[in-house]
Amino acid sequence: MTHPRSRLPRANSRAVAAMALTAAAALLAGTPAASATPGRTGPAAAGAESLAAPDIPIGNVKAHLAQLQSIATANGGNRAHGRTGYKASIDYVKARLDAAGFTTTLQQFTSSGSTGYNLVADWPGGDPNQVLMTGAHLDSVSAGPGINDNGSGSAAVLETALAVSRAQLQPTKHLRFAWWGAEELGMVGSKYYVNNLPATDRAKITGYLNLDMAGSPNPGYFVYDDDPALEKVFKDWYAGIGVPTEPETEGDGRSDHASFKNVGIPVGGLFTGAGRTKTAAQVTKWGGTSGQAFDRCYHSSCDTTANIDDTALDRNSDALAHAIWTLGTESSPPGESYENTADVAVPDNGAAVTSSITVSGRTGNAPATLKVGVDIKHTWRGDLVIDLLAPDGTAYRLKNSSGSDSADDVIATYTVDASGETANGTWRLRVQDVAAQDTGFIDSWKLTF
Ligand code: DTR
Ligand code: ZN
Ligand code: ZN
Ligand code: CA
Repeated sequence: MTHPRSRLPRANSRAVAAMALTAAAALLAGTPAASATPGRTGPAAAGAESLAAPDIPIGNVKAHLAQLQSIATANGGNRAHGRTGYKASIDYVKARLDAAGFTTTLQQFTSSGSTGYNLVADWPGGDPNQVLMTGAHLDSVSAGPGINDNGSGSAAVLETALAVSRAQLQPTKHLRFAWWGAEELGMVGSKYYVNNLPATDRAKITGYLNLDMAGSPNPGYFVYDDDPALEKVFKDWYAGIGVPTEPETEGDGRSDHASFKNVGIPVGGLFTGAGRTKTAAQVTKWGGTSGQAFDRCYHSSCDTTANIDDTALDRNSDALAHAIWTLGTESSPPGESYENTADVAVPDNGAAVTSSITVSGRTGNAPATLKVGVDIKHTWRGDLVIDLLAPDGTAYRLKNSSGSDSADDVIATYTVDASGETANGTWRLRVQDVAAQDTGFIDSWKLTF
């Protein structure tokens, strides 16, 4: 369950279609219907499929760092908010993304009397209702060029985005990348982005991955432990190369992921340590120097291209690509069904009754073709008004009453455009009998995603 059943080396739509078929066939062949136990609801078991990520060339990541260093050197030694070196950094990243086919947006804000910029880059395609976001702050402090903090995260995210373009990846989720301004002033840019995102767009972000300080010279390997599923995808990658990790604890919420976490978006990320000291136990795990800071040049003028551990930056770049490929190309198991087979009496010419199905473990929104299978036994179906209620209470009319609809029973499958609803939560079938004499009951009902 936890590992993809098969991996394919290249992204292409035929491979994705073939995998979807495989999963559908497995579903048909393998799993007993969840309705075996009356009254129980639950999904048929199936594993998510996803594609294997490419290796991210560390040479390319370091070439971006060299460019950021040159920008700092040419602009008074830093790339800080409100300084010319910051805008030059934005221009550099934006030009690379534009040339690679991304749709880029520059978002301006004001902080401490200066104009700040966020750069957002969308990779065309994927499900617009399921957005996987990845970001890094691009600003430095004014004391230095900010190559580890956070040229490293910025360059790793940039090179991973460029790898998406090289692969011409066709992800299932929509991929969005961001470079934040004014993180060093208190996560100003990412807060501005999140606060200005309409609630409906926020709801579409299934996860946010953050890289801040990805190549500390005396590195630790820290994985954000905020969301179990996002944590796991990074931990699995590190387990695969036999490098132990620790949960990130050097100031929870001290980077841009906090802006997303604060509004309920699942977050994950990687970190190699800042000013805190590496312990002897950590040196046993990872090598390096005990009793010394992970980054002795944290927030100072010596945070230059010399202040990078290449191995750490290489690993974190590859781990990030793994996470984006895994999360971005996984498909929710197709045709997964949830059923409630408990009988519910529908009182004659009386109050509405409901039957519930609780959906969990899915990501993002329900499909535009949500299938609602209804099995109601009744002696005059024209009496019945039937609605599907989404987890937030939104009602979708499935059937109206009718004085002339004289047949028995409602045994039908309705298709509902539920793409505006989160998949997870408690869905209800609401049934009301609005005319006297004939009666019946909900025998079972089913949702198929
Ligand atoms: N906010 C970072 C440094 C930092 C300190 N603790 C953490 C934990 C996780 C990510 C980053 C950090 C800075 O830019 O200074
Ligand atoms: Zn910093
Ligand atoms: Zn930082
Ligand atoms: Ca009736």
